[in-house]
Amino acid sequence: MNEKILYVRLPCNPIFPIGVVYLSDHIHKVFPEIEQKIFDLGTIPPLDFNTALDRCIDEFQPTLLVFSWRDIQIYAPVGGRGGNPLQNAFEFYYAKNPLVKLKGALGGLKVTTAYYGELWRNEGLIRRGLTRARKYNSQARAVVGGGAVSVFYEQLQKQLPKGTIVSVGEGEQLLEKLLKGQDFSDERCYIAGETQPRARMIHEQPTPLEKTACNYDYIQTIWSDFDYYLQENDFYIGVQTKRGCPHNCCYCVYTVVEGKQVRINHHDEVVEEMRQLYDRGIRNFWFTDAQFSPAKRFISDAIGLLQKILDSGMKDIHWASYIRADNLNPELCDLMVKTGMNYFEIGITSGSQELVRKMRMGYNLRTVLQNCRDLKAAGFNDLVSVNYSFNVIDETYETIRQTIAYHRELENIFGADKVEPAIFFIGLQPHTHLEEYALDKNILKPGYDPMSLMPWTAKKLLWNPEPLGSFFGEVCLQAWKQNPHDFGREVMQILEDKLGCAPLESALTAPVKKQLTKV
Ligand code: B12
Ligand code: SF4
Repeated sequence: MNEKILYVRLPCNPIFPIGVVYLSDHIHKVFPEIEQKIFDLGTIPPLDFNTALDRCIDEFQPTLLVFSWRDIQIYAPVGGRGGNPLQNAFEFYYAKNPLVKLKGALGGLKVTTAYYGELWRNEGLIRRGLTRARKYNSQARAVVGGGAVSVFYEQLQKQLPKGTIVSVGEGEQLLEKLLKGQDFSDERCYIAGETQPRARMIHEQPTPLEKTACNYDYIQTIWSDFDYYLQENDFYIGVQTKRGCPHNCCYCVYTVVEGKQVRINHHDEVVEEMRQLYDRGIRNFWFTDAQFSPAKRFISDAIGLLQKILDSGMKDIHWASYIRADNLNPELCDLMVKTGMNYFEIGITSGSQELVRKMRMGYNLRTVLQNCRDLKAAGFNDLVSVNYSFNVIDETYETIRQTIAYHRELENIFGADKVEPAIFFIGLQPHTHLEEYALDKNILKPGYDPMSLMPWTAKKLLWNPEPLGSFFGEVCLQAWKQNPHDFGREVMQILEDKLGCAPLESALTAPVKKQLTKV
């Protein structure tokens, strides 16, 4: 059969669909004769999803449908999907005033309806697309992958049409084997209704792949809406410079989705890819790596890449990324500033070294501060988002005071207006150490559904256990009431007013005996 591949990026906020772009680029390099098309539902208004998909399938008549599903989980301290999910949940769980509780319940209902609505809608789009494609080619197949599927692949098996191939992590090799007619059962995948996902499949290492620069001349020919992302200046277009993260942070699943082995893309290829986007007018890039500088041994690599970017003459660009700020040095800081880094996120989670150790994060908070000073000295004067997730494990009033001390020191370094505390509560994810811990401590029961948004499950998955859970609940509610537009800073201020601030030195030291806590 002459294959025709349609890549459908399922509805999503308009984040550049780098996953399907890379997949189609790879397949084109291996099978230049195969006809492909990208269809991004992120650029289509919701009321038109069904008709637009039908139209696309009628015109293209694909034999293989590659569905890419980016996100499912919605807990975030920001608005979206019918409201602010964190606020609604907290109002419902923690408000003392019955009216606020009711408001939370109604808001939560709205968010829950939107959440299940989106799940069913996406499953419906997969079913619809496959049925429609089979009108033209009875053998047409569907493969489903992407970030959301990688996290929830086990839960999705009953929801997808029988015969759908469900993929975990990067999909290049799986698609290649599928198209070559080879056995692909050794890839991280299973077939819905036919095979079962292997136990701990997500922990298997991905098959290594040498990535070359994406060929955007080609991509433009198979994606009619590509220009959508070129028109607005505020899109940060994804460019991947490496895959994998060697760390073990207790709540994080990236390290298993991408694997622990860090695989670095050749610098010339990264620069060549950026150059193609640059020539099309793109000036903002997001390095989509799990971490741009994942460990000390990759500092020289990051320096090499940034030096090449600088030498390329693309001087008016900006870039952003997740940065492990413990893995920087003055030379790297200097290059970060010179190449236009204008935003980064540090996920230290807590400003208490003791808790950072207990969460197995491998950060040295003193080093982070020193590196931040180097970054400032190098001329960095833009926004830093510091992600704090309170109450993950063994939080006490004293560790909260330490986090405040740490945050105030970051403000001293960068300026209070430049450091944005992003207050998250961890959305518990399957295959993490935190999940094991919750099962161990009987907080969750084996067989629980990590995708459930029913209030009794959601309360456990939105990680904020007692005895401090209600305290944080009340602090957050007060912050939303007092200053909803600067929620993170308000939370920090309320905590400081209530509990005070520890000496910085105590935040930076962790007594050795407490490092042995089992997570
Ligand atoms: C970088 C990143 C961001 C950046 C994106 C910047 C940008 N401009 O691109 C930022 C910080 C903005 C971001 C935000 C969010 N993110 Co994010 N993000 C990531 C991260 C680290 C990498 C994603 C990426 O681009 N990778 C590189 C590309 C090439 O990979 P990819 O798209 O996954 O595609 C590959 C594979 O998935 C696979 N594949 C993809 N589709 C298909 C289809 C088939 C059939 C097959 C076989 C394979 C396949 O092959 C592709 C190529 O190798 C992932 C975690 C991770 N390590 O994967 C989370 C991740 C995608 N994010 C996630 C979430 C939830 C969010 C938010 C919704 C968080 C929130 N609650 O606000 C927001 C969304 C904001 C919005 N506006 O909607 C989740 C999604 C899963 C879930 N839990 O529901 C992830 C997986 C993290 C996690 N474990 O929870 N994110
Ligand atoms: S460093 Fe970041 S990406 Fe790596 S395991 Fe920790 S939280 Fe996850």
